[in-house]
Amino acid sequence: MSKQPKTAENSQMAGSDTLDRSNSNAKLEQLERFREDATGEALTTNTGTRIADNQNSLRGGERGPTLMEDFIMREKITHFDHERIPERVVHARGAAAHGYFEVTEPANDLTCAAFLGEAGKRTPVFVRFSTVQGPRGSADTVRDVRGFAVKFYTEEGNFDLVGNNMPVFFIQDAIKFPDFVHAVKPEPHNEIPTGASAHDTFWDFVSLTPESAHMVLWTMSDRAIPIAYRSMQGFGVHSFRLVNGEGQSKLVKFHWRPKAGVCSLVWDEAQKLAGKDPDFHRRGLWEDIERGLYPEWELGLQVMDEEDALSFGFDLLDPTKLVPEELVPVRVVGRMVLNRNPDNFFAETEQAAFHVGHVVPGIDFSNDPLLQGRLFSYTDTQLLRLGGPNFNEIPINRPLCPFHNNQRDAPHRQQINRGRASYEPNSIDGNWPRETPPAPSGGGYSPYPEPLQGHKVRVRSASFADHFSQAKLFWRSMSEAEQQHIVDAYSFELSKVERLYIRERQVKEILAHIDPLLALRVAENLGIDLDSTSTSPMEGKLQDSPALSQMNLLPGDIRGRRVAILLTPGCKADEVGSLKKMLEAAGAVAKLLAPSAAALKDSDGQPMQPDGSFASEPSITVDAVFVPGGEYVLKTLQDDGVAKHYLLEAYKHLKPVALSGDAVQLAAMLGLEEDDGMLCGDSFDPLYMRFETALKQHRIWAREMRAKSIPA
Ligand code: HDD
Repeated sequence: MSKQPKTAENSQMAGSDTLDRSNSNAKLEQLERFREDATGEALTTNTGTRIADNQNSLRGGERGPTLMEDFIMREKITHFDHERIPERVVHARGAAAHGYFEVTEPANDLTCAAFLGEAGKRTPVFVRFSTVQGPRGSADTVRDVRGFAVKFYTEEGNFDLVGNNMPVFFIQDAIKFPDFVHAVKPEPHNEIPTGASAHDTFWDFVSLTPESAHMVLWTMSDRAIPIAYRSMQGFGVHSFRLVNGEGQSKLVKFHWRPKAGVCSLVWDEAQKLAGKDPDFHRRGLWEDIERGLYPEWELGLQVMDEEDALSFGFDLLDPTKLVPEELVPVRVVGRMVLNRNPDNFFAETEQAAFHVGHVVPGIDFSNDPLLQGRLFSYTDTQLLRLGGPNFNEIPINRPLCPFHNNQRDAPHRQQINRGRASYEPNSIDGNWPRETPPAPSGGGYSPYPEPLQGHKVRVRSASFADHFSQAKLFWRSMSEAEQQHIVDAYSFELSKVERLYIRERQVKEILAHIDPLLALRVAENLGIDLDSTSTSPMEGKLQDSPALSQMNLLPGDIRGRRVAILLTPGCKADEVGSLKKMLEAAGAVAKLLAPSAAALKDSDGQPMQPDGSFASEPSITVDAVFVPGGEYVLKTLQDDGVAKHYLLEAYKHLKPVALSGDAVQLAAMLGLEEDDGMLCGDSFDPLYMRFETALKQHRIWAREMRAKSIPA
């Protein structure tokens, strides 16, 4: 059979890609070599033999047995049988995107790393976000830490910044990581719960491990239920080391600051989304990029002198501590933009292998014992997951710069190494490849010559002993609403713990040491008697840190916000048109929704095609709701349970809701009291202005008490 020519028709049948692929960079060009597009191509075996019949296996007789000889069927089924690889032992669920990092303020004074050295310099990146606990198919919106892993393809090699959306960690020493992960993962006897920490083994472990107090507080806060990946901060967590051209070293903490501000779901929304749209976060990232609403972050550094490692009242090597921004401000050095989705989830996102030990000259490690253990774990895990030591040859992991050494062979080797000497020194191949003199002049990686001395001991430094002061700092820095959410989260999670002594231990021996009132409020919800507890003193230079409250991290605009516009027959065409235009001009996404997915007629008698129905795009998937006026708006919505639930639920989740013209009466009908975000008006322009102002606030926190009575 000869090859079919490409035609418009068979391109369409092949589902040919209509997505925007215009944002390229050096890494994407490198990947181009490996991309495969079968449009217009013949179906073949893996050895290129064209296949005449892909419908029937080879048989001995029309109704007879299948023949072993059928190499086409055997190859196809064998490949299929081996399609799965082990999922990541943690962070299995995730999504990723390509983009670039651009230097805005060169950091030459701190590091000789070339990718940070020149204003305007761009480096391709691949970024994967993830949850920690759940398997690959679990829901995006569970209460969990989020991974924030960035691979920079620099001209001096790959640099991976493998961080989280929280600045601290559960444990101080990597030797405890398997214990922690066994405790938080689904329980071994019944593999429940999926994606959640609300179970006995997690709370058993953390209530016996006071060093976890600070991080657990973060995971009970709104940070653990982000509204979108683009709305998350990212942190390298550990103190890293930067080394400049003169060989001088500083300790640094890496920060990613989202341009979209830091915003979260509310708990009821997060739980409902886990069922109605388990892909909520990956869908949001994908759609934002396809729409050209590219997620963006600033990269910042907190820079500390090594001599000050103990002068903040805690140890800079302790990963359960953050450096308050009020003490050491964040110096912004660049920006990162994600502007292109992967072509193939498995090839790129699933096979991406991140490693804290992928560093370039100018970036080095501290002695944080958690970081030191990670330096072992990440290569080890890829050996199993990606099937051998050649995982850095996989297209997504390959550096952009050349890489040569005397490592050889092993499964799936891609390089065809020429020459006979795979050892060094050699005289047969001219001793190539050769060492490079150290950076900054030579460019070779050499470690910072940190002086070391001490006895060989298994101890935890006394400087790691204070587990509660920073938990107190975080608690005190929260707004009233954020504190209430923390109380609710502890109460919810601990109420799922079957063993009452574990609940009690967490409240009396951990929470009481963070804050007596926090402990009391949770104890009340659980019916625990708190008479005999004591609290710990607060050490440190600050009483609170406003930079820790999300309320202070709003973006000040409505870019990327999703707004549902509820259409009804006869809705005012001019109002819908202006609303859509104004929202889109401000960078928001307008979603036209109707009682069903069918087109309806607007006030001009023209057909209006909705983007979806009230049921297919429920209120939990949007940030705000606008009901335009129209002749039949009341008649249509007052008897539509789904529509009424839409408005009640949006109100309950503290979202801006605007009712225009004839729709105003719905407020009284549903018992929705006007406030800064529950807006009614006859005149479109002023109503829209108030709506946009409310949308900038994201949620109407003042409504929270009243919204509790709403049943949605
Ligand atoms: Fe880890 C994956 C972040 C401590 C061992 N980790 C992994 C990922 C992120 C983090 C974002 C997913 C990367 C991806 O998208 O592929 N891990 C952290 C942070 C930590 C941390 C911020 C503390 C500050 N991790 C940590 C310790 C150990 C590991 C202490 C082991 C001792 N982490 C792993 C791992 C994973 C991993 C088992 C699973 C899949 C992978 O590496 O590639 O090696």
